[in-house]
Amino acid sequence: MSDLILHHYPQSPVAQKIRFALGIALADWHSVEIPRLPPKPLLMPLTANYRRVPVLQIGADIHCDSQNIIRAIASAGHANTLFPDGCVGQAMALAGWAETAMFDLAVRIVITSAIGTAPPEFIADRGALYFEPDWTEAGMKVALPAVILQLQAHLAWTDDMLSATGFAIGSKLSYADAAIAYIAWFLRGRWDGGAALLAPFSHICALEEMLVGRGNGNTTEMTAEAALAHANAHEPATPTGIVAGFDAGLQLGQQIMLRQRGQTADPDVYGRLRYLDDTRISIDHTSPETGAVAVHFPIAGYVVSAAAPL
Ligand SMILES: N[C@@H](CCC(=O)N[C@@H](CS)C(=O)NCC(=O)O)C(=O)O
Repeated sequence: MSDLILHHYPQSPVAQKIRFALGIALADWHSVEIPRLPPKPLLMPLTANYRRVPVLQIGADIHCDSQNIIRAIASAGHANTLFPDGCVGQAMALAGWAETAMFDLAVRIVITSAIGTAPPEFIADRGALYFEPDWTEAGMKVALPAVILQLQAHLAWTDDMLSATGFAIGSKLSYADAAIAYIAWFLRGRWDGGAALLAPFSHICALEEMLVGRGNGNTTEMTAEAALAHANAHEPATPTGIVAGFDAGLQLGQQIMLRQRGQTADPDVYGRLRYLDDTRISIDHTSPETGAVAVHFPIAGYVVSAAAPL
């Protein structure tokens, strides 16, 4: 069987970024569909309490956050298609910029516009993840036109970037293209003003259309129970050690806490430090459902601190 197991749900835009990437890589992968709202009892034993989507499982190695997931997919034999000509640094920098500059604004637009139509518990859950702690529905609505103006500015830069070759980097498809196209996919699919806002940006629209047409690779459905059993039947296969230039005084085996940057309602993640390099941090975690797993996070976008043993 393919080694790649993606935990996700169809509506998730960040998961769509990874699905586009799996399409670019023409990869074989297993699809586990999980709920859009907590509780997520068949996901969180794998992730040491990380609740977001997507999550990539390879045996008993669990990769959280798209930043980390894409590198794991590349390492699983897809580096040449995702990062042609060794463009990993450029692609990751562009993807990071697209997430903070554009995706955050797109989420505000989509969620604010869904107030009154989406279930109130969905709005409350996502507001607590993405908005300021004192956000109000009325305040979000007043701010909406200015948010759309800001996104339009970033879309204009992005469209100009694509205008020379149709691709974000050089003249080849890469992960950077997935990291742009998913924002258009999200705006168009989930906001009734999306198509009109995107229409003047023909290069973005063409890229989105190309990636939608290319598909998501070769998918086989898997149950969440089978994925947990698969983790239980494996041992983590990734290395241990500290190989970061600056290590923040952290020690292998020490209890640490990982938290999303900013004030969000995400549950904190605890575990014993297994691995640290300049861009990735990994913890050891066990649960009755999974046995021993290694859970991997990116460093950029997360606050790492020493924690008292649980
Ligand atoms: N930085 C994360 C962001 C992931 C994210 O915000 N995912 C959304 C779905 S698109 C999410 O998990 N929402 C809450 C949920 O599904 O419970 C990544 O790149 O993977």
